[in-house]
Amino acid sequence: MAVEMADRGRSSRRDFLRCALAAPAALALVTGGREALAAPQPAAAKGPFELPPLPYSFRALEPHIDARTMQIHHDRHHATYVSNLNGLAANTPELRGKSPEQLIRDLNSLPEAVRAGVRNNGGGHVNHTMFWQIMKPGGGGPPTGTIGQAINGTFNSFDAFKTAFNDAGTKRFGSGWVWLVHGKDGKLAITTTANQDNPLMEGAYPILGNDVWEHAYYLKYQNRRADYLAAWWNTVNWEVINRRLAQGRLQGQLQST
Ligand code: MN3
Repeated sequence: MAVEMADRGRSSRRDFLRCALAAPAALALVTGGREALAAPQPAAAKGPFELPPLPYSFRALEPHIDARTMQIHHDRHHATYVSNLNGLAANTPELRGKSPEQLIRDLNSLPEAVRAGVRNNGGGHVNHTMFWQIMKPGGGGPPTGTIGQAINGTFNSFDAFKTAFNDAGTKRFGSGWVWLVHGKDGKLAITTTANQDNPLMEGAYPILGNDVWEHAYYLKYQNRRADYLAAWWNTVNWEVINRRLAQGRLQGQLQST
């Protein structure tokens, strides 16, 4: 749907704004909520899950990721996963009082009726929350600190790692994610998942991941996923990724004790 809107929006700022206004947050911001009754989406269920604000402006990652893509991606796609998850939680007490990470780590413990919904929308929420954090304006460059040593130790060089990661992301058929994970065996590995699945669902910890759904890149890169994957490295936030590596190692130690 984002693609259809983009095609229309390209020639008309008004059309684009109409698309953007479908996001409940943007709607409330621009109209003060007066048009809420006319919005095509049902009113978002309140809590317990929340859309985290972007930690930088929509245009902060340009030219690598354009502002319009960031706005639609965060305000519409991510917002929808959160809204859907809240909709499920409204009728399912088992989903309340847990973090989204806890929910997707143990899908089999959830009522079967909501399992697929939590997998898709809880996964989407966790994936995108990480995604915004592991990017920053002026990011990129070679990996620093412990993650730099770990990447060199596992893949021989940062260039070899990027090549293998980008190759895996290019080959992921359809929609999904490409990851660097801290595996159950304590080693770093490149994996991919379909749809909004997350490595936590398989007992691995995601150190970093790139979104290869078309909505993440189509407006700027069209079908050139490989170009998007290559440019994305100019946005990565190695400080945050180092913290995630420490967290993954800690979790691995806890699991093995
Ligand atoms: Mn996405």
